[in-house]
Amino acid sequence: MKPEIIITARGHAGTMAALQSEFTAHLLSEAPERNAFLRQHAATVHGLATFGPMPVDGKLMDALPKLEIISNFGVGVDAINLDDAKKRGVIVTNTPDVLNEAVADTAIALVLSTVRKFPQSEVYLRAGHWATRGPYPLTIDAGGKTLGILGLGRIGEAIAKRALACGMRIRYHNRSRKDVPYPYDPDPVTLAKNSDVLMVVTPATAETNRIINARILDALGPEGYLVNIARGSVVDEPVLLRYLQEKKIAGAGLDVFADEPRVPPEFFTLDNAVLFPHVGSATVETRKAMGDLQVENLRLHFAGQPVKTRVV
Ligand code: 8YV
Repeated sequence: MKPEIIITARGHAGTMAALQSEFTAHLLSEAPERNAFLRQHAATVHGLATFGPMPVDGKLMDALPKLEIISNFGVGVDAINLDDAKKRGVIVTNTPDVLNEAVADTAIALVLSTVRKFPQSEVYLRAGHWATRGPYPLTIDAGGKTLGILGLGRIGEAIAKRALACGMRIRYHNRSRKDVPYPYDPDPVTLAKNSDVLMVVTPATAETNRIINARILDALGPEGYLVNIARGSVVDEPVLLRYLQEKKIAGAGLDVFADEPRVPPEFFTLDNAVLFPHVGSATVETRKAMGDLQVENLRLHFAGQPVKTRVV
């Protein structure tokens, strides 16, 4: 008998296929009636595979009293209520490390795109302006500037490596100082003050909710750039929009938004923002590795072995 799981929402195709062949899998997002669906599977479902932002909270866990494990596709587990899982003795796993390089590539692409305005210069060319108006206006160098990393974990370190290769200087702030060769700032405001580009890589938690606020953006100042590859919730989005509109910061590079996939249309008219549709880890190789790890955690658990990447 294959273990029975619920998949919260349709995710990465290869991973869906693996989940559906290894387990008896039921798809929650396509159930015609959620409560009836949960009641129908309550007695037999022991695992949950989750993709994307659908909330996994105490109410859902209570509806599945046999639940033992929630296996997330992604390193960020902010959609899962970890306290509720802990209280119920439910294991939560994620997919760290396998996505570090892809996400760091996206982060450095956003730094260079934002500071050098590469996407805007391409729009200029495609609009035919090069021939009629002349060369695209000069931008500034990334090299020689300071990249402040808020949240220097494994992804942050992969970003630092790339930024160093571009001739940038690195500083960082974490809750605690790390054994790294970069200067440490004691709080996010000081980091913003000391940075030309502030890179947000911090996990989304109650403490980091809207941590990027007017105080931080004031500290970054009119010459400073913000890059966010973490989660939209760590930024006060309406404040950021206003600061970009009023040129109170120089620009922003954003891979994540507060209410994805909806992005406030006011962002589309900004010429000082580079916007990516949450493509941080979105490569064939990385998504496969994430899916393999998500499936492996479930497989290990149901084989009575410790999972590979446990969060709680
Ligand atoms: C994915 C991510 O976009 O790992 C994360 O936390 O944000 C991304 O890698 C997401 O997990 C897709 O569901």
